[in-house]
Amino acid sequence: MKQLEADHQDADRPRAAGPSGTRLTAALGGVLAAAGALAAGELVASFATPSPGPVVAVANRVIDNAPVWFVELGKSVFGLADKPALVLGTIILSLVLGAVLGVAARTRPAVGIAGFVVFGFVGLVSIGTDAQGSWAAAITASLVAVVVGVGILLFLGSTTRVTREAEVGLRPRSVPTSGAPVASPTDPPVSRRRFLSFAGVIGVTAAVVAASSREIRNRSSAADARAAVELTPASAGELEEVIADARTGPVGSTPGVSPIIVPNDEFYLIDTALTTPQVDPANWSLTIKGMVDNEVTYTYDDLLERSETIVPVTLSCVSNEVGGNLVGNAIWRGVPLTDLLDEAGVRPEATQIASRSVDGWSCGFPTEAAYDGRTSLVAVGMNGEPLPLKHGFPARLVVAGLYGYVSATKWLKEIELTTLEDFDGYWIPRGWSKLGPVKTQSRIDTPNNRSEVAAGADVAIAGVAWAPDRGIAKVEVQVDEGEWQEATLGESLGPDSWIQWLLPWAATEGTHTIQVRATDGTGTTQTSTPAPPAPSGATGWHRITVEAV
Ligand SMILES: Nc1nc2c(c(=O)[nH]1)N[C@H]1C(S)=C(S)[C@@H](COP(=O)(O)O)O[C@H]1N2
Ligand SMILES: [Mo]
Repeated sequence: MKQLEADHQDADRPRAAGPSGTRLTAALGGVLAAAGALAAGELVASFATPSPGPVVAVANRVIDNAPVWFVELGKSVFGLADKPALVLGTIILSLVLGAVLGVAARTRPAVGIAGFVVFGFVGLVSIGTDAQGSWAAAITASLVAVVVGVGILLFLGSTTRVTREAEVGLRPRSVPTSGAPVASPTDPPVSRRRFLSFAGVIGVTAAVVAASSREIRNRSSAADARAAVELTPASAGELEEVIADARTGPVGSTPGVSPIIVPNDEFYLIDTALTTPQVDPANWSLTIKGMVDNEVTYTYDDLLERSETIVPVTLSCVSNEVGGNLVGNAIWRGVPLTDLLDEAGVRPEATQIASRSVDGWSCGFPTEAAYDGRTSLVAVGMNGEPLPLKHGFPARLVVAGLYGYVSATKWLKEIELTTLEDFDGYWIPRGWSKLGPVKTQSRIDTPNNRSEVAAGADVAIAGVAWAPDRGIAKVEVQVDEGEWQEATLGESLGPDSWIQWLLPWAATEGTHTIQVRATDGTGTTQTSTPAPPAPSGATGWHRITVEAV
């Protein structure tokens, strides 16, 4: 008898459209409950911008606590899209967990409910402990998310259960002898249709709610505040003429060479922020604290007013490969860091200048570095504009000759004087060197590696070289095993800035390798020994191969 029934039900299954079993509908219900919970949580949290919603907050905690291998894996698989991938991964994992809870709730609703409560608790702690989060946002968003999630779970569960019971009379043969309706392997078609229409409405609503939470966040973005900022007109004086000369001169006008000043929208971007921090300068200030005589706080207007230093500085990332493009040169405008430090009064025992961003990132460098005469700025301007949002609006640090990971805090919130022993910045426990002086580097921009060039004609070999804050004294190029030839240098914008270089080359037919090396202002030539970026910056000579035809 049991066997017969099973056969009958199996025969029924292929004819059914859509989900064909309670397991599947339960899983789908769980997914929708999770989606609804996330959407509701996002919506509530969006009213508390800049507090992140549950998705970004959880992803932030993953970034904070992920082991180095996980971060590296993410980078190697997703490249620059590793952040969107992490957010998407968080969403997918939540939906999968929702499916599991949905199936569990089919027989034991309490398990499903408990799962959603745990879910909510994870969101609560993630938002609450986020650098930009608030406990008020955390509690309300999680509470609403749990109520919505559990509500959808129970509601969708009940629609199938109730209608199935109602239809038992119509299809007596499908009632299992065990008498447990929930365990029936197939949903009667009418119930399934009802379920699917509810599911559709819930799915669409969740999508609309999630989209509107994005809209609400964007409305409160800092873009308007930035657009309203007026930098007092300031002339970079002589510098502007030198830049004009650099652009039009024979080296700087070589096709393919990096521009002397990289435009803001082409400047490389590196940070751990999943979403660009939105800071309204009206509600922002910079505090200098720790081992100082008196804590001082500056408003955005204070800094704007005092931002009289305008200087080109090449910023580079420690993770830049030899020949890579995580380096750029910009004209930064700001207040000398030491002016502000002096107002706070740095105590002699303070050996480290630590800094933190509004989103909780941090770094630190020796106090000595700020006071050895190099350029160090609390910058508010980049290439004649207020700092772009992605480059740290309203204020960031720029310290010549130090990699960004130890010095260049974007969305700067506080500077704390401490000791080198007492504090490690974000990247230090993740395996990068405590100190991050920029290594002398040179890069061939043109011709491209593995490209074809015309034999016979003069080929322009050109690129950039940098050694902030030591400056570049000489750039040399070697073709095949020939002599090292000195390249022509473009206009110098000073020791903190990269310099363009050019070597015309009469290419003969065949395959050639070209290498470049630079010598810094102290007379030291960059080492030929190859080293990977980790832990303290890549070394070695940039080398390309070209085919002259
Ligand atoms: N708040 C914050 N500031 C940060 C970072 C970050 O992750 N968060 N990354 C640093 C690193 S590693 C580099 S190389 C520079 C890059 O600055 P850019 O994105 O303006 O080029 O910013 C630094 N400042
Ligand atoms: Mo970096």
